[in-house]
Amino acid sequence: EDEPLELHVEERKRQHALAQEHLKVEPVEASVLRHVQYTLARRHQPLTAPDLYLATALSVRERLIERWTDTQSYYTTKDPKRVCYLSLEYLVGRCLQNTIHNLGVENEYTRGIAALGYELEDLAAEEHDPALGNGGLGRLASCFLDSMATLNYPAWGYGLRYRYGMFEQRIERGQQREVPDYWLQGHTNPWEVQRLDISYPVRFYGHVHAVRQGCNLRYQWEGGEIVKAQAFDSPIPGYRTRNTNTMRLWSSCAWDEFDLNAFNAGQLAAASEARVRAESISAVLYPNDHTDAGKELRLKQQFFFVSATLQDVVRRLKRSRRPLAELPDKVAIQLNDTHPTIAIPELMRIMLDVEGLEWAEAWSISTRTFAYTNHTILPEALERWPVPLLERLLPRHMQIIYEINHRHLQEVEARWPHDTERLSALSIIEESFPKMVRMAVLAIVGSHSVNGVAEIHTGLVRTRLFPQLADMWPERFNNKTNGVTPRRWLLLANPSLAALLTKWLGGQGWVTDIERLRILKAHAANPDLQQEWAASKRVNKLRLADYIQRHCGVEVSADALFDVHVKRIHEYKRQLLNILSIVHRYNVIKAASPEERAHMVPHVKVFAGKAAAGYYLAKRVIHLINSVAAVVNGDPDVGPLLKVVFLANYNVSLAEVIIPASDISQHISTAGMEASGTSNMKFALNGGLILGTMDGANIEIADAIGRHNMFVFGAAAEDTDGLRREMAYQPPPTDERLQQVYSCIEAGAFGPASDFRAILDSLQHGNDFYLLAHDFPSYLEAQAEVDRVFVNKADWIHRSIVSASCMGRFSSDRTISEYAANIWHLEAVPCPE
Ligand code: T68
Repeated sequence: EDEPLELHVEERKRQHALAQEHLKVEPVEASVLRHVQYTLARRHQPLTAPDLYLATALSVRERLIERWTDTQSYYTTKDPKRVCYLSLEYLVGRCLQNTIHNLGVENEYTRGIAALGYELEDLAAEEHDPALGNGGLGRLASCFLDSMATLNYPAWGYGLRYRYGMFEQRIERGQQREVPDYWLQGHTNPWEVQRLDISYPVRFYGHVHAVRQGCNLRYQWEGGEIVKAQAFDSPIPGYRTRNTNTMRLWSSCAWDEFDLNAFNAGQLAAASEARVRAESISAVLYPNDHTDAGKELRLKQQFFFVSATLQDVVRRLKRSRRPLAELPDKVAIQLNDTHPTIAIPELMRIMLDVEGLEWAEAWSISTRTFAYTNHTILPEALERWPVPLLERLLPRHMQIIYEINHRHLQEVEARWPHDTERLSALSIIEESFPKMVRMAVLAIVGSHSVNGVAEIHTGLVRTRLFPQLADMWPERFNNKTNGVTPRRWLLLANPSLAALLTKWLGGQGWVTDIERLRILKAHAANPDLQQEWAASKRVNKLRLADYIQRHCGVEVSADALFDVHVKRIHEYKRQLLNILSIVHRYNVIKAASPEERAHMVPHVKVFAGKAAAGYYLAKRVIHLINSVAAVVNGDPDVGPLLKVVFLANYNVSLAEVIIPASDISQHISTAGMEASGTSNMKFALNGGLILGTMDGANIEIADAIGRHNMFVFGAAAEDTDGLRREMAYQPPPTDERLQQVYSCIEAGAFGPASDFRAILDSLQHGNDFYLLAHDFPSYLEAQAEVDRVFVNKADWIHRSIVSASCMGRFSSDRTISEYAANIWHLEAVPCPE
């Protein structure tokens, strides 16, 4: 990247040709063995899977790096507009197979590894799945990076290199235990390069010093402590294109490695104290989705990340000898949720205090550069930072925020004079005790674009969350419905369906254009296609059945209906509703006659997902699921009619096993609460049918595949407020079947009732905020419909084919094209072969 512009084109070509020659003459086996011998310093025999994985990764990496450096110097020469995607989270998933597929070398590597006596797939499983994110938001960021590279957009993903990622979840005595995820331990990470030449100082605390300059006051932020941000780069290869972008993650370390003075003075502990404090900044990911951690360290992480990133962006602009005024023409910065919003005052600080720009110009540059994506309307998830904390940690930024707010409120006052209610609603500062900075308001005021992640969600952002801001700047608000990458979520995760598609669609073009799947819709009734489709689903169900056997010791039949509910555990996602309905199903089976049982559809209920460590109710739900599973699975009376499993440690690689194997997946959030959901898209794309509420992207999926191809139930978003009011005024009687379920739990059918007291209380004495009791009857009805359709195999497969074939809109390629065209104003820059 730092290659001088002048590097002779001919010289680059020569290097390129040399490298090509080198790769051509060296077959995969030789290259892998070379790494075993010379990089890992191991003997060839016996070859172990971990060694061979690493050597294979290093071998693939060589091919990758060449494309990467080429792309970066091509971008430097062309100097196009770039996008920087700022995200505190990435859920990358394993890299080996993804890279091999994107580079188009799968045949070579499959054969080469086979010649060494291994299967590529088994080696791939040796890779630790990096979990630098919580859930949907982090995985979306990684899908986006894949699409940006595939579509040849000059893009950078910026983030933090946490030493400890998302905790590893173990299930012990039915309950979640969190184990630290020290993902870097015990091996080198072949997918990153430490850039020792790229690091920046980041300041915290200190004070603001005003200096008179002519008739102006200039401010200087001084003192405090300085931490070093060190860059680690990972290549992001596009699919079958030379373009290879960069994900740059920052790691924190001490600015001065060691305080020699303190050491010499005999203060051994003090000498390394600063180092420990500095390193703690990028030490752990906050394992809290949706709730603001509210911790000083979390704010430190955010600023550390943002400051290093902006220094990097400004340095690149200056290197291309451009003035800051051109920033919006050269860089688009997308804020993934409010987590990086402190970037807005930080860019202002750089322009005002370091570059000496005037406020008006700086503000214009800043707002034209930033855009913000909202991912939730849950009030408890909206970030607010205490003013006193900001004043202490980032004193200059707090001043700048006050100034932004002052000018913003003047504008409000000018448009709506004497409207105090509006003023307080629109203020960046909440007049509470202590005062709080509303980061979402700051993000909206400081950006030229605010987007939601599904149609309904964007509507709610406009009307419920920020009506006054939408009133003020209606043109700023827009929708970008999420998408998922078909590379990881179809090509890689579902090889049997991928092969079918390639065969029936006459080539692999679908991998970058899943609109092509639509052709299959017309053939959905074709018996040959149906037969192959069912066979593919069966392969995937057998793979999951095997996983379940190995990890839970539960035997399940691939003939049963696989009903999957996997995502973070949250009240609004209503795993509780599901497990209560399972208890009901259990009751029905127990009461049924042999003839009735003979007509029942056997179900395998699959759960997976992590609960935030401090989320008490979510953890009780995990306990209830496991307790019900233990009773049901051990009941000889039930046999294969019902099996319940909770798969521990849900992550990207487990999702790759589960998603292709589902017959039904559940996306049953209380309407209005799930911003979009993205696993719903992955399941449908893999031919799974959806049981869901009219929420998030489910609504758009229903539009695309036909509502009759989905199993829909529950209250509509626009009715939820009214329903809650009504129920508070006059609590409705509880459904008899649900009452019976409560009674079973009360009676200790699944262990001491005291274990589930909090759940029962929330259900029976709460106000049914999540509309669980309200939606229960229609949920059971939808499930009965699922069973009726499932017994008609041809009808089921028909629906499955139609669903998958109509999912064209939900590729992240489509989403990214929309961001590029409408928000970033970015053009593709394909790197020549
Ligand atoms: C998810 N949000 C939305 N948040 O819940 C989901 N939050 O509907 C949507 O599909 C997805 O974003 C992508 O748009 C999250 O995953 C978090 O993980 C999170 C993390 C930290 C703080 C707050």
